[in-house]
Amino acid sequence: MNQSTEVGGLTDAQRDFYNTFGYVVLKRLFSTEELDIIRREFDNMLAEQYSHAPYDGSVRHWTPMMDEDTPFLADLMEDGRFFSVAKQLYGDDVLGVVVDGNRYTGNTHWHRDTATIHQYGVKFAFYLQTVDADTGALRVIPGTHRLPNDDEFADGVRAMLVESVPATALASEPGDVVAFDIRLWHASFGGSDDRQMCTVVYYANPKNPEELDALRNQGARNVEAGIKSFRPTRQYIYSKEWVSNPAGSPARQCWIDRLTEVGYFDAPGVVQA
Ligand SMILES: O=C(O)CCC(=O)C(=O)O
Repeated sequence: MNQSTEVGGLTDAQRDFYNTFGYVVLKRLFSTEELDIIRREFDNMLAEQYSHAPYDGSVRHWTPMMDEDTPFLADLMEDGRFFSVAKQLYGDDVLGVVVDGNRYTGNTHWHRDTATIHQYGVKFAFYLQTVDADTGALRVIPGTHRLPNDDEFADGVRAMLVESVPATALASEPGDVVAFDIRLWHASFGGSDDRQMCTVVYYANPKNPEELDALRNQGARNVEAGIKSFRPTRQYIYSKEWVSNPAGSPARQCWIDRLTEVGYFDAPGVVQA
């Protein structure tokens, strides 16, 4: 299968593969020059956000990268290489939610990125180092984005060693992007204690009461999973500047209006006080 993509989005084969198995690997989405910019913004922003606790490989660092001090990364949610694919997969009204940067340490255990199948969307992840099956590449259990909420399965898979679960490892080189449905069970194994990765995330626009409820609750969950767990200096996901949409981006305004209407921004720590 052709694994590259243009601004125009996925081929039919790529889209079918994603819909069936829950992921697709997109090769060489970034140029070398763009990777240099990404690395610079990534290093500067993480150093700034963790000046109180410089990285020592023992604890993951994480921060949103959506403001004027990381302009290249901040623009990625509206970049056609991501936005057109997200629209193809989840509809034209898909909601851009976050761009972030991570320094991971060691294995990541099996999980979904959502608490319920009623809250779903796509995460685009790109590692800044080469990763393969035994050096921290994302491992996915193909097709599990289609599983219902199932506590028995969740308990079973979480209790297993990462490497004992039948899964596919998505090897990637800097510049490649792995796109996956946030309901897909995923993990990583054997990575270094400084695995650097950024993500661009879109949520499906909720269509019924269960989905509305799930998206509203996800705001508080994201604060818990991000700000409270990893403790960057910033105490919010979205800056006041970001929600003021200073450049008047029509896409960003649609996302802000809908996320406001749904109540996603309501929990403390979602938007800068
Ligand atoms: O790279 C990793 O260790 C895991 C990434 C992951 O779990 C995620 O992006 O949700």
